[in-house]
Amino acid sequence: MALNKGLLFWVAFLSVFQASMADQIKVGGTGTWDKTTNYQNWADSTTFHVGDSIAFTYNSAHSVVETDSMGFQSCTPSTILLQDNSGSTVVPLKTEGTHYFICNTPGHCSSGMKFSVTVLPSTISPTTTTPTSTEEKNLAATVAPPKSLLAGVGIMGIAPFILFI
Ligand SMILES: [Cu+2]
Repeated sequence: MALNKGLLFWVAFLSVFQASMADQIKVGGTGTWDKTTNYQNWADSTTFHVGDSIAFTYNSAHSVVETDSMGFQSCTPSTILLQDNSGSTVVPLKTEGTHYFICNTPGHCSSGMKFSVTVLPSTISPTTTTPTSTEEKNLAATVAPPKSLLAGVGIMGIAPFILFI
């Protein structure tokens, strides 16, 4: 029993941990990749982080291509960073910045099966940078005492003159 409880705890802990780290985001909100959705509207209202992935579900009329800015704008992907036509594609977002996706079936990209996403830094990074700022604060605290010591010495130095006057 104790073992089971421990295992349950870890499963719960890991699932919460994973959920906060990486999301699998369904394209267009539903996961369906076709010609009926305005994907750019969806992408503009969705937040993407490094570690997230985008899931596409589609029939054999479509494909998923990740291309560059030029391929995206012209709907002619001379640069193909990723290509799949399996019907179920999960694209991991590994780097920050803009990523471009189109359907490579002739005419589909120009009729709206295209979107670009802005991928933000991983959600984990803010917590990893926190210790650095505390370290800086600690450093400032250790630097401060000598200053007040100097001030003290300064007053002590002046004191004999005051006595003279
Ligand atoms: Cu298509």
